[in-house]
Amino acid sequence: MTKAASRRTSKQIYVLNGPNLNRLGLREPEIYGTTTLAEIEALCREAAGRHPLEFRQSNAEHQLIDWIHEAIDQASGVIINPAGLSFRSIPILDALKMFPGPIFELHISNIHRREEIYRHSLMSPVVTAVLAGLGPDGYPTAVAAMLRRLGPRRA
Ligand code: DHK
Repeated sequence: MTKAASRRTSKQIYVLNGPNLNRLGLREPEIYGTTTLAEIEALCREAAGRHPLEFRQSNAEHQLIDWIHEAIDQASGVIINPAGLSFRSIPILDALKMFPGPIFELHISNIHRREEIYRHSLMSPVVTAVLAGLGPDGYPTAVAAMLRRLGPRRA
């Protein structure tokens, strides 16, 4: 399916979250804020309105890869925060290369202002766009931008 074709379907938007993001709210609040992942999911669903949205989190690299494979057939767009795997996972990079629709890479913190180990994402060269540093608000912002990119839904 071409990128253009995937825009007109009302397939789900997949929002995928990597390791340690299940601890949001408690984890390094000075960097990630106090908003929990459940609250971020609610913000995404509100931003998606009637458009179907799948919101998931895993601490396991293989699980994220399996969900990206699933998205190849089930999703119109992917929003992914690979978290710490952003800087190490060639398998996730390879999986994202196979996704035919738009991909937004998202980081809650501005990774480019952080320690060197956080500054070079392997994913950025293969994604449509990168959002970093907007805090939890980056998620509903990404969902709204994805809806605009996907265009009007087929009735
Ligand atoms: C989340 C993580 O877990 C870190 O490993 C990344 C990212 C940054 C975030 O800002 O959402 O470096």
